[in-house]
Amino acid sequence: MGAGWSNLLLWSAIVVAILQAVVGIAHIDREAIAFAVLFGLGAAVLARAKQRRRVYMATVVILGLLFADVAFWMITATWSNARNHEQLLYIIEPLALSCASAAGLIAVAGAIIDRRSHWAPLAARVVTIGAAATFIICLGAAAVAGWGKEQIQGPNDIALNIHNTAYSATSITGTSRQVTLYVTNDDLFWHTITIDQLGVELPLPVGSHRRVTFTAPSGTYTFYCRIPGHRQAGMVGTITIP
Ligand SMILES: [Cu+2]
Repeated sequence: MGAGWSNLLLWSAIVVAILQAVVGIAHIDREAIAFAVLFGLGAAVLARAKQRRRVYMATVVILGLLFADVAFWMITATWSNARNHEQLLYIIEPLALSCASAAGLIAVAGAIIDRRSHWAPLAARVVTIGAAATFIICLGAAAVAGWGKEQIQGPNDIALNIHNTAYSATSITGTSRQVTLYVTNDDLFWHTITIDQLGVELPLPVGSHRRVTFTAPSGTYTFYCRIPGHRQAGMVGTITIP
């Protein structure tokens, strides 16, 4: 295998592990800490199992799936938070993870496809520089769009917070037929507030502050998180309209 790809893969895994650990500890986010451990273990196996081809390649494939998962959720989170002018920290966190995991994903593809290429070290270097350049350019674009102008809570809003894959309240009562929810997400990964009966869908990336207003006939409605597995993990509640 080209030394370039294996080095880029190792370093991408280390960088993603460190970023997830920092975010996980700073926000006391269990899922981010779990991902940090997985990437850390992956990096440790890569560093020690080079001679054991099967173990090495299995680790490359598993890391590829993890990189793809992180890249998908973090690229979309960066885009959403930049568009919604969220705080700088919540643009930097997903952006850094997007760049590092995308570089890791390319390294995985390189490690699998491009095994004997003489160009691998050069190509891996180009990818590294490309990832760093992408980080700077996207941060510049977010600066031009303007950050730190996130939505603020209105006087009649019902506030809801999400932390460690749980809503801060699972039983909400509105004061009138028109309800505005003000929702913040403390977790690194996405959540939603979804009310199927009312057609309400509010996606919430890392650190986001979002509002949604809807009117509903009197009754009790179920709200839940649409991310696979989260409803089963307890992200479900009811909202009662008087
Ligand atoms: Cu969720």
